[in-house]
Amino acid sequence: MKTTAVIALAASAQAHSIFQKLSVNGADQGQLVGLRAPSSDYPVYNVNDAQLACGLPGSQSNQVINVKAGDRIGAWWGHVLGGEQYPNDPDHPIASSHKGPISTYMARVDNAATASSSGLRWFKIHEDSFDTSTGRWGVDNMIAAGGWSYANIPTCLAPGQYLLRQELLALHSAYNSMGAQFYQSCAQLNVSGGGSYVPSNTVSIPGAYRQDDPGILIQIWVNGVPDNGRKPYTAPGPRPMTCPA
Ligand SMILES: *[C@@H]1O[C@H](CO)[C@@H](O)[C@H](O)[C@H]1NC(C)=O
Ligand SMILES: [Cu+2]
Repeated sequence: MKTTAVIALAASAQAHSIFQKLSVNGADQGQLVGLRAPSSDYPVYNVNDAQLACGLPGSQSNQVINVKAGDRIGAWWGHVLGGEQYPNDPDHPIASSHKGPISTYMARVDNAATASSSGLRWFKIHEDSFDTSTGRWGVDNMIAAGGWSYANIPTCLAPGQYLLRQELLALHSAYNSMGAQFYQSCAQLNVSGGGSYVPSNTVSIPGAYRQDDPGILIQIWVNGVPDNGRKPYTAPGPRPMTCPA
């Protein structure tokens, strides 16, 4: 019994994920193309860690992906680089225990291929957080979509180069301080079309979150179910931007 418990714990501790591929209006851009992605599937736990911006150390593409304002961007998550760790890996794209919101941010840069990921001014463009009526989290929707989670480039956004950051926040152990798990990579985008809108309501990453934010230090297990007791949940950080009317 004891051995089984230890093995189960070790397995669940490894059941993480990596955002490793991009699609534009459904067109797959290729593994790690236009991305800065961790090579390890481990999360960031400390909200003040510089790696909260674009994830743990890994690869950085020299390509920038051309997109248009309004395009539907897909982020693909896999248990390890390449997807499954072994055939029929039940923890691909991520262990289903990893309930939580998925948030997508962007930040304007001069050169998306080379810009530092520190010191940027980020704005949120989308969140797939929690549905109190169904008890489903953004992570549940991502798993149901075969690892894909989507966000649209705002139609009004000024053209230029941007980093797009998608963050998966796993809350299954978030009842302990430093128990919440942050997974993220950044995509390197060149946005054309659109309008002239330059978001002014921006945040720093790290900097936007506190370790004890109610969306980060939280017990989502109620009566043995990870559904926050069906109470409303607010993902950390700002609300997504909206285009001016
Ligand atoms: C960005 O897109 C614009 C408009 O299509 C294009 O003129 C420019 O060359 C692109 N820049 C890069 C770095 O791809
Ligand atoms: Cu994990």
